Amino acid sequence: MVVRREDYRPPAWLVPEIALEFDLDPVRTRVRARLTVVRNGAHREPLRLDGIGLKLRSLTVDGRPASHKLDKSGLTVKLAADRATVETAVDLLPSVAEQQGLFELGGVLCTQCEPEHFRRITFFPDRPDVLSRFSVRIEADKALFSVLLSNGDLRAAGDSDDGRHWAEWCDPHPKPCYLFALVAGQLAARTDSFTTGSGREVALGVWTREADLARAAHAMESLKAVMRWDEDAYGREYDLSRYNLVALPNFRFGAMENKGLAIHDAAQVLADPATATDSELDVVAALVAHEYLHNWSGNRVTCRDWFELSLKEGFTVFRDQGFSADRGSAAVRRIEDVRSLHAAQFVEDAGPRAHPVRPDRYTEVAELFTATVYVKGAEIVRMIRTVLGEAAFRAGADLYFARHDGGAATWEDFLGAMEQAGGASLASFRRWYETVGTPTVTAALAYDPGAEQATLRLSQNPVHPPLPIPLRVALFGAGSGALMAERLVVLEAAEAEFTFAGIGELPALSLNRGFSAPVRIKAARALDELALLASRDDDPFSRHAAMQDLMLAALRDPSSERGPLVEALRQALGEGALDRGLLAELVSLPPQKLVGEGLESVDPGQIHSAWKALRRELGRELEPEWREAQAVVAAGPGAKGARRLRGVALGYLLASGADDSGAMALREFEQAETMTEREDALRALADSDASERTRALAAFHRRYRDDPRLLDKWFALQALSARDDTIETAPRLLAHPDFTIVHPGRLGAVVGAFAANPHAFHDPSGRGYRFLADVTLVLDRSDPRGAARMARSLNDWRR
Ligand code: 0A1
Ligand code: ZN
Repeated sequence: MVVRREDYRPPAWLVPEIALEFDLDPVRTRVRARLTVVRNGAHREPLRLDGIGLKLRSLTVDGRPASHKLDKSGLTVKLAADRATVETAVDLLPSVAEQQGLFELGGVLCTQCEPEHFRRITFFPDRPDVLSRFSVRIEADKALFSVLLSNGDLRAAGDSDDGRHWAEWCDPHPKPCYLFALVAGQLAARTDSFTTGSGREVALGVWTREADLARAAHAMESLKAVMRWDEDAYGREYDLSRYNLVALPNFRFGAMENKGLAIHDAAQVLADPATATDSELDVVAALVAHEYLHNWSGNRVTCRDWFELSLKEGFTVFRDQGFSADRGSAAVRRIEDVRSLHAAQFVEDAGPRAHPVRPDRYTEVAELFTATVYVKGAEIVRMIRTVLGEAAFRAGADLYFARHDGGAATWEDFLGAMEQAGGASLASFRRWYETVGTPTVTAALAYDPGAEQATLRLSQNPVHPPLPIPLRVALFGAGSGALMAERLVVLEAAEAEFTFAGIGELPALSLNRGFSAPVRIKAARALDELALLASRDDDPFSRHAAMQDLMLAALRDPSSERGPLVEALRQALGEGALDRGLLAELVSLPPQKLVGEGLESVDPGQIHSAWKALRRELGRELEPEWREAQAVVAAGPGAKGARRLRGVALGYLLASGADDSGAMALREFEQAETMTEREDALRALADSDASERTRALAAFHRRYRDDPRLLDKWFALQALSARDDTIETAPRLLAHPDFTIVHPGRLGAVVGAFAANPHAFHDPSGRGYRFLADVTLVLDRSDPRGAARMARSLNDWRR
């Protein structure tokens, strides 16, 4: 059924209070619910409660049996008074297959209620604009379910007869039912505590299987860090006496922000520095942060309906990006975030599944959890901050939280608070929520030396309607490299001109600094101009963008002049004061996928040859510099960046074919003290023709074959190899004795990785496509959802 945004009506009945009692049993769980319902406004509509898969045992209104109508999707009760107590008792079978409502996962009973699965637990108006105070009593067998968790504060617990025990939880903050959660099972906790800014103690727990406890430390550390960060950056304190995070193997949704009780997929949240790389640890921290940050953006202030999903998701992604930026190198984070925006959102926006950040219709809510809703939503929030400035943005966020606390809001509410705090109209920004597709901004700069004036001409495409596009711009002296002007311009119309006075020298144009707007830029710039910016631009993001453009020019036209690129790289590599992580980004070649981005059609084989040739050439040209970079010491606070640089340099050295490079990589691999360095060395070898390759792969396999995650990585590195024979070798990995379809990540590690390796997947013989199709068809028999996901590798087929 199609749901339309324009059909929104406020709920006819509100439920300010709900008391739930769970009699837990894996084969028959009984749920009793007591709802206080209140008529919302003057109307005579009956009370409608959603419910699916529930066996109704009893129903009373104000203590008396009441007539009601039961159908496939819920029940309807006519109520005479404006307020009533409705009690139901239902039986349900916790499912094992679908992770919806209450289900069993590896012996643990847990819940997933977002978006519309609370109706599989009890009869309730299952929509985000109905907010209730929850109290929850759980009773279960003590031996099977030693730990009983729910949202909020623990009020009481005790033993009952027959080896059963119980716990009572109370959440004082009204919340929509999609944030309800329950976890019961044999779990152990890593505990800690956090003192909030106002001096309250919060008990923290990261719950896992006993055997995994040691790997929960990083999640705990990340949790404490983000709790502090939200106080510092947004003035948001945690509001309960405890926060629990549960890590469950094979939890399908990655993670879920239930109030005070986040649930995470164990594989994505448990990580220790011995077996995880720097970037994997960063991803864990970002995920923990994301779920925690929802406590305010999503939980205290939720969404009016699912069309507003991006209000909580886009804003929360923006907030978790801020946390990650403040924790490491902000420049590197921005470069990475924009890279993944390009890879996921720009592609989605250009394909058959393109949709606005706030869609107007859906057939299934699950369709809405997309890159566009999450990351383009975050970019819109970022533009608003850019336009308003830090202080006004923060005041606007404060106002938004204060005004809508305990309620369900819309993007209009968010913009309204920002407008009021900023004293500026954001009316035109509403279009960003409604428009589909990625705008292209075309820029041309004219210079009048007599008048010492530069004129920047900007136009946008498509223009129906024109979007407000905030672009941070700077002009550098093309000869001197000096910064001559810097300013924020907002392109509001289809085209506009901006003039810069006092420009004493031919200018080089630095545009969309910091990626201030999520657009593609078309600006004809000579290689010299790019090279100047790649060496001198003081905005790290734009400096990186200029270097990437230089590299793209070299990749797209192999006969183009290489001098400016080589010089810009040499200059960066010689800059001692540069953050090593940023340097690593600056000197890295763009991913092959990016080379074809924005082109009507691509030739992955040709891109691959050009890419390999350029890497070899740069490896040779700058060999002494790579050797020096490879030897940088990776210790102390900047170690992460230094490790990254070493890895990139090693890749170039191997690509250069230098005689000793294979041995060097093998030594690095064997003596590495971190997984980051070990994996970088192995990747460089896996990509190369060096004779040490086989030895390193075998050693890695021997050492880590008992760790499924690392074994996945071992498979993936081979399927992702830049070697020309990957089209032959990758499909053969399915015959390896350690390949199993039973382990959930393994198929992705081979076939998913292979499909993400353009030169192999798009082999002109068509064998890559056949391989994917064959595997997808087999998978479809047992896991249609997984098969559908796998088929998405073909999304790009038109090009
Ligand atoms: N809200 C969660 C992720 C999530 C998305 C979809 C779900 O069901 C279809 C469940 C959870 C988050 O943003 O972290
Ligand atoms: Zn989220």
